[in-house]
Amino acid sequence: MNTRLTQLAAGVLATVFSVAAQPAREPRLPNVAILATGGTIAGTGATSTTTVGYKAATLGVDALIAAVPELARVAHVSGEQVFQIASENMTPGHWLQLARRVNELLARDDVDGVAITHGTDTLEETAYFLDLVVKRSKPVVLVGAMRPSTSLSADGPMNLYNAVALAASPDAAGRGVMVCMNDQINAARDVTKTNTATLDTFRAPELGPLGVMESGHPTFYRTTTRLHTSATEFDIGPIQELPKVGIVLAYAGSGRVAIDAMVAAGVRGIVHAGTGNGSLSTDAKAALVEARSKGIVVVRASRVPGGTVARNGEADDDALDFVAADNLSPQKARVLLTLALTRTADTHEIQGMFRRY
Ligand code: DAS
Repeated sequence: MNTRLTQLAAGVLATVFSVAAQPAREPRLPNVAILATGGTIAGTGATSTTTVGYKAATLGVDALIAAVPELARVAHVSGEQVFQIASENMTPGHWLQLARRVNELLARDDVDGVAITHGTDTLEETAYFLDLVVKRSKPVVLVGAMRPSTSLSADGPMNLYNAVALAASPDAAGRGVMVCMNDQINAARDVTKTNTATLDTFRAPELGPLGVMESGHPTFYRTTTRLHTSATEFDIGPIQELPKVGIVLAYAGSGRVAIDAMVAAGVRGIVHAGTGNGSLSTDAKAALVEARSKGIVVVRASRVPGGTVARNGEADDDALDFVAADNLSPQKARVLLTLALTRTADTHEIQGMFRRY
């Protein structure tokens, strides 16, 4: 009897020591897909001090990844060149193609997050479009640079490292599409390019960043109150071409010529970037009423960078059957109106979307 117990105890001890002796299993590094589209982050200049007048969209995704070997510390990365363009040339057709690829990748169990390198000129528009059509809560992070890859103190490599580290972070899930540059984490809906040249250009001037990156780790301080990604009602699956929506900027004496031109061009929606609280000049109002009578949906936004456009404030939206843009910039209001028109032309339903997203 004692021999049997001794054998049993010896077996248990051997198991305990053998498990203890095994090296602790390293946690699996997340898999992050990097989708490259061009821009300054992939740009090259004639000299190391060239910060304007360089060529954007020249380096391929493999070169961008090779320039940051530290990426291997935070994720297993794969690279894909989706486009190679300066982002002033981005179009809604590019948005559709990119969004489809993002949704395909996020649907895979072996993809934990996506980082997208992008030109800075229209980065905020692509980010918001993705925020409204990506169907999963896995992290999607857009990143660009304000200096070309060849310049002294180029910001691209650290921006890319931070963007991949963020996309690899479980804490980044469920927060909507984000923009990560200059150590800041911004929400796609709120962020805008505030300076033509400086590294800190991407800001959310009134609402502030979602959080910050420090040594490759995200710290969050707020979440957005608006719907996004997995909660979206928008589905780009069946869409081959997005509805045409234009933006008209108001200024002293702007009259109706640009509005009439948009109508003649066959747009289905017009975002009017009015003065002040979305004010309409007499001529602009007349032209927009005429556009509305032809079935074109009109959104009153403002050229003023801060604040909201109040419904029935500077114009009787109820009577005119217009939509107020809330606190969205004209370029963000255009993104939302473009998607809204894939679902409805009813202005009351669209106004509801401007309150939810
Ligand atoms: N032309 C700019 C663009 O591609 C370069 C940049 O800032 O990324 O958006």
